Amino acid sequence: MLDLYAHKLSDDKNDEGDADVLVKPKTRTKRPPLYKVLLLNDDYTPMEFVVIVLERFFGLNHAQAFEIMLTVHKKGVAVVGVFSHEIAETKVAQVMDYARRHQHPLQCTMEKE
Ligand code: TYC
Repeated sequence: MLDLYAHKLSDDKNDEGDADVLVKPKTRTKRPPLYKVLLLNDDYTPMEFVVIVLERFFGLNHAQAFEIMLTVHKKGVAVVGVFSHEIAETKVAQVMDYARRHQHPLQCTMEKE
């Protein structure tokens, strides 16, 4: 029989008073930290290239991609997505590699939210 509950039995053989007390384990389920992926402005990367990056690696449609590209262009930086550490790292690596292969100085970074 499964002994789910411990009761103090009158014929307790145990000397210690707390021997039968069950301690409920704390179930603190921490959510994993999230990371913002940031795209940085520069003076040389073509606008169309940035739009392609946002469509290709962040699943944005053309209008969304164009809008975020313009935000980066005007403000210097924008959050382009929020991901787990592993996904954010992958996105940053994909963007940096794609930009490097096309010889554009586009910079992409991540930071804890
Ligand atoms: N500032 C660039 C230009 O005028 C365009 C640009 C936008 C570059 C966003 C990078 O993340 C960027 N060609």
